[in-house]
Amino acid sequence: MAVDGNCLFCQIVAGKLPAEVVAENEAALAFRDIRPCAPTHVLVVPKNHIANALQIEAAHIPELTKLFELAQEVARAEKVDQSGFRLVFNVGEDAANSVAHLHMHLIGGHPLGAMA
Ligand code: DGP
Repeated sequence: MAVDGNCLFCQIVAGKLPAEVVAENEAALAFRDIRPCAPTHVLVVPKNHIANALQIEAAHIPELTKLFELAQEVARAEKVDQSGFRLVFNVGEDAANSVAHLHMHLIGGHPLGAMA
């Protein structure tokens, strides 16, 4: 498993920095975003360090499947699976991507509106 010692989310995965963890499996960790934009705002990250979606390759498919399985579990636990939710991966400056460790934002709990 790749680990970047300077990466904030690698340190959260390693338990070296605190986070409000809501779920975990062998390949992914889910924790609440420190600046929530909705009643439910959970970050789902691979434990393996992948910088962003541009770096994803075929070998990552098993861990990405685990990432989505964890997101499904979180959506059900947060009771947004029926009402709906949004999954977002930000990449690069125009998307205001601030942490260079792949992360899925799971956002819901109130109407989010159409993406303009
Ligand atoms: P992005 O803009 O897609 O790179 O999202 C990064 C998110 O990470 C942002 O919504 C805020 C969140 N975040 C930044 N630092 C921390 C932290 O130390 N703990 C937690 N739980 N979330 C953080």
